[in-house]
Amino acid sequence: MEQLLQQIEKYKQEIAEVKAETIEAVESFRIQYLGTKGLLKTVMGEMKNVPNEHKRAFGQVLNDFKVFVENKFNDLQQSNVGSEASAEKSIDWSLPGSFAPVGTRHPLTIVRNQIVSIFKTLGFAIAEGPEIEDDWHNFGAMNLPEDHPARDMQDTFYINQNPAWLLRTHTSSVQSRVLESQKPPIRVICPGRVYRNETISARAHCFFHQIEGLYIDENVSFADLKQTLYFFVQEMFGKDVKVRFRPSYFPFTEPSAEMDISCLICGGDGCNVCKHTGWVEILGSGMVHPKVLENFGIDSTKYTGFAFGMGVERICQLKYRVNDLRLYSQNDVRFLKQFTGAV
Ligand code: 2NM
Repeated sequence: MEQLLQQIEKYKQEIAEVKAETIEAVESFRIQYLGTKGLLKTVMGEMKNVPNEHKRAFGQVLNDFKVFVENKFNDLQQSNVGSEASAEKSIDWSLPGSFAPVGTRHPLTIVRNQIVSIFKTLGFAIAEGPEIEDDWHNFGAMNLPEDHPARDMQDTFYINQNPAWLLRTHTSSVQSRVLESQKPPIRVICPGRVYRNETISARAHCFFHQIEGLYIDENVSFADLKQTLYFFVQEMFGKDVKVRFRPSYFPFTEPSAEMDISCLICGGDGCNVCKHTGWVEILGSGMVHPKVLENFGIDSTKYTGFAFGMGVERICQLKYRVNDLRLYSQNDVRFLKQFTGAV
């Protein structure tokens, strides 16, 4: 009996010193002392060994002990209110944070934005239009004759034959819509996706991205065309780049010219990219054909204009040395994440 009382005193001292700083520790205290197989139950079990004349007094001791353990448990619980509070205690504020991965712009978006902002500084407005077009906006209005090869099933994705609905093959279709709804002076650029029926390879794809420009006013000359595009190239590729114009042919412009720039890869000395010529083609251009103007009721004796078109993939290839067109649409993160930091 005396021994038992001493033992209970020892338990009390031991319990008084218990510290629990997490909810998990509080729970283990509960299991160890108040659980169904806990210490309190074991001590209570001693009652049956106590002689009858001491049962009353011992019952009192046991009850005090029970209250003692329960109070201790309540104290521990109080000092660990809410899991956040206990979590907060275990946070080490000096550790580096965890970083959420940040997405990057697609390289074609980056280059498109750069091109658009250069022409914006020259006062060009941006126009957009539908990717599904009718024959007139895509071909007819642009002076493409009925038998032009571009109209062939082999080159164009037709959605419907008669009347013809198709996936636009150039963003000139947007310029058709600008020309039928606006009067000169007109100064727009049309960025957008276009479609052509090509077998997919490193150098060809069934869709790509174009930016076409159109400037119509009185007295617009070929000199204006050259100077505008020269300014664009310098802004895009730097002051050292050289340009040259070569005569060319497009149904919607007369005269027409293609523009080359000195090869950025070898500086004009000759390499694989420029096929050892020192020059790479970057765009097509020309003075808007009088027939195109007349198609929209614009007096071609009063107004003249220039137009141009370029492929965003091509510019991007020269700027970032992307050597396979398929990379643009495969969504390989190893490719895409290389463009971090660009806007
Ligand atoms: C090009 C090349 C040359 C062009 C012409 C027109 C319009 F609307 F004035 F007729 N828009 N775009 C054009 C001219 C496009 O792409 C290589």
